[in-house]
Amino acid sequence: MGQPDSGTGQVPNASAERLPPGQRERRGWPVTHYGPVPRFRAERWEFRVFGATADGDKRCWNHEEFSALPYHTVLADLHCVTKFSILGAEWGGVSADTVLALAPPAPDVTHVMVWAEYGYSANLRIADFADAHTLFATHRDGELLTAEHGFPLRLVVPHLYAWKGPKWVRGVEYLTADRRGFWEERGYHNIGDPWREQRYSYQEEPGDGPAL
Ligand SMILES: Nc1nc2c(c(=O)[nH]1)N[C@H]1C(S)=C(S)[C@@H](COP(=O)(O)O)O[C@H]1N2
Ligand SMILES: [Mo]
Repeated sequence: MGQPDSGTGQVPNASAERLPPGQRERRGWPVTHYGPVPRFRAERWEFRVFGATADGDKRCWNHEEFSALPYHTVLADLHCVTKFSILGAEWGGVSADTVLALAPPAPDVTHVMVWAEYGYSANLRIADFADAHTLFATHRDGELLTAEHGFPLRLVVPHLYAWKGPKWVRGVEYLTADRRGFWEERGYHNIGDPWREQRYSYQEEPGDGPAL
């Protein structure tokens, strides 16, 4: 593996065990997404939780309200399915746990669909969404996200490939049956665990996802 020379006395392969199979470390922070970068307008922005909520009601936060929710940080690597990984970012924002507590799902919720601007979406098993490290990030390394990186809000799911973390998130839909998101409908794996190299839908095993 081409380990960049840091000159800090680091063990050459220190990050090798942090890299999922088939990934290479990439320095810096490239911008990776499909389609244009949406323009943020605070007065039109809202974050919605809908679908199978416990009481059947939707929840809605405007930007000011969402920004006032408790702030958490999570250390996480970003693994792009195109085989590069960016290691060691500190993400700050609102924990998915906080959203689940404020807008509880019905008991039969099995999955969520996370929705972003322009209809981008990613489906997650409820356990992946409820993972303690799953975060709606507003910041990275203490700085507000830039527009290209998802300002004002992006999801970070550290244990899955990064396409499972929509930038420009606008809401969460609670599902009582799994449904494929944007890339999951277009040839990418329904679960997307980088440690198991679940890159493509043809690798899916029975039970990994709804029929294609
Ligand atoms: N809305 C939206 N979010 C997205 C994507 C996208 O196409 N649209 N691409 C995903 C992919 S494939 C990756 S690798 C990460 C890249 O995040 P970055 O540009 O901040 O590095 O964003 C993810 N979130
Ligand atoms: Mo990606």
